[in-house]
Amino acid sequence: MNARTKLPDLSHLWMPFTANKQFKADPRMLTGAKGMYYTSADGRRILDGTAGLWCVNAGHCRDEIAQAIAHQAATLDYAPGFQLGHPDAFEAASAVASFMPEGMDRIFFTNSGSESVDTALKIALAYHRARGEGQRTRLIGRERGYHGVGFGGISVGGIGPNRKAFSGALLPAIDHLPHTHDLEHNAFSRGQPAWGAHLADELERIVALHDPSTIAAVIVEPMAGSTGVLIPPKGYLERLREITSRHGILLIFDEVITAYGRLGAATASDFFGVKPDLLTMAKGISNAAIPAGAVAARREIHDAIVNGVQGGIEFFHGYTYSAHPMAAAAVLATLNLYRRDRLFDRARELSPAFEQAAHSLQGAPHVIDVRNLGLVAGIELQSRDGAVGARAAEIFQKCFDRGLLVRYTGDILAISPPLIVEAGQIKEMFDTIGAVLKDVR
Ligand code: PXG
Repeated sequence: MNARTKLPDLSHLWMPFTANKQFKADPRMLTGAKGMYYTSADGRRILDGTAGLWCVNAGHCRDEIAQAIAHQAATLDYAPGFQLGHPDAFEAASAVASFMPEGMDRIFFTNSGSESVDTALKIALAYHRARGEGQRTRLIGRERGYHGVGFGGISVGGIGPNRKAFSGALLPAIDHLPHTHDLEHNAFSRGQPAWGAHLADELERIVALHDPSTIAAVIVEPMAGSTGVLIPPKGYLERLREITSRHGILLIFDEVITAYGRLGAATASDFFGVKPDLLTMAKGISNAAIPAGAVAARREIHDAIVNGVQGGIEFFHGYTYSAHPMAAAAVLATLNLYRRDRLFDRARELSPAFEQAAHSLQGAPHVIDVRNLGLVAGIELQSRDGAVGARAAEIFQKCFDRGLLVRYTGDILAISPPLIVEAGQIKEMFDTIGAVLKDVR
C-alpha cells in the first residue's frame, strides 16, 4: 500500500467475513467517501459499484443525513426505549410505515438485518401462540438464503459455510426449500426468469411432511442477494404466497437488501405485487449512515400479540438501541431524501440501461451467466478447477486497482450501485469489468 496516511497497527481488529491474514498482508483501506465515490488511503477515487454493502442507496455522506445525526447527537444522545419514548422514534416508525405495503404499518426497530430477521421469526412464533396455535414452531427457509448471522438467521439460512461450525446448535425445527438457480434453464435471463415457478410447490411437500399445524413461517429473500443475485422466477413468489396463506403459515420477506429502492420500488413486495405478512429491513433504511433496522408487521399480527395480553409487557423482545435517537434521526432524514429526490423512480428509470450494460458482458471471457433486476446485476464466472472463488477474488482486486469497487461471492460478481448513479458511471462499471475479464486467466 502506497500509504498517504500512516498505517495503524492491524493486529487487534478481528475483521468480520474477511480473510484476516490475507488482508493484513496486503490491506485495502478506505479513508473517505462522497456521492458515488470512496477515497482510498493512497488517495485514489474508487467508484462505488456496490453501494457499500448494498446499503448506501442515496450515495455517500449526504449532508442532510449527516446534519440530522449531528444535531441529534448534541440534542438527545440516547433515550431508553423500554417504557420511555422520544418523538423521533414515533415519527420514524410513521415514516417507515409510509413506505411499506398497505396494512403493514406496525414497525419494530432493530439495529441490523440480523436482528430484524431474528425479531421477525420471534414475532411469528409469538403471533401463533397468541392465537392459541403455539404448536406452530417450525420455520422454513431456503437453500442459499442469507438471513444474517444470529442463531435464528443461520438456522433458516441456507449458506453452508455460515452454518458449518455451528451446526450442532442450530434451531431444532427447521426445513429448507430448494433454491431456484439453474443455468441450464435460465442463463442470461433479463429480469425474472421464465422457468422455475414450480419450485415453490416443494413447499407443499414440506408442509405435507411436517403437517401445516406445526409450521409457523416461511422466510425468503424475494431476490437473493448475498448468495450471488438469484432472481425469483416468474410466478414463484405468488405461489409461495398462495400456499402459505392456504395453510395459515406466515410469509416473511427478508428485504434487508431489496427495501428502499434497489429494484426501483420502495420494496420488493411492491415491485413483485406480492405482500408478505412480515417484512425485514436494514441497510438502506438509514442509508447506512448509522446502524438501523426494522420489521414491518401486518396490523393484525401486531394486534393479535398486543391485544392478546391483558396488561403488562406484550412482547418480551427489544434492544437497548431499538429506535436509538441518532438512528431515528438518520431514518427520517434518509426517507425524506428518497422521497424528495424520487430515487426509487430514478432506479426504475435507469434499470433498462443498467440491464443493457450488464448484458454487454455476455460473451466476455469466463462469463457463464449475467442476470439482473432493478439496479442489481450478477455476473457468474466459470470457476477454476479446484479453486472456487479464486478468479473472482482476482477480478475484485484488479477492479479495485482500476478504481472500481465490486462485490463477489464464490465466482459470482454482484453490482448494486447507489441509486444516484449516472448513466456514464454504469457504463464505466461494466466496461472496467469487461477489461479486467480479459486480463485474468
Ligand atoms: N438479511 C439479508 C437478506 C441480508 O442481505 C442480512 C439479513 C443481515 O444484515 P446485517 O445488517 O446483520 O449484516 C443481510 C446482510 C454481501 C453482503 O456482500 C450482504 C449482507 C451483509 C454483508 C455483505 O452480499 N447482507
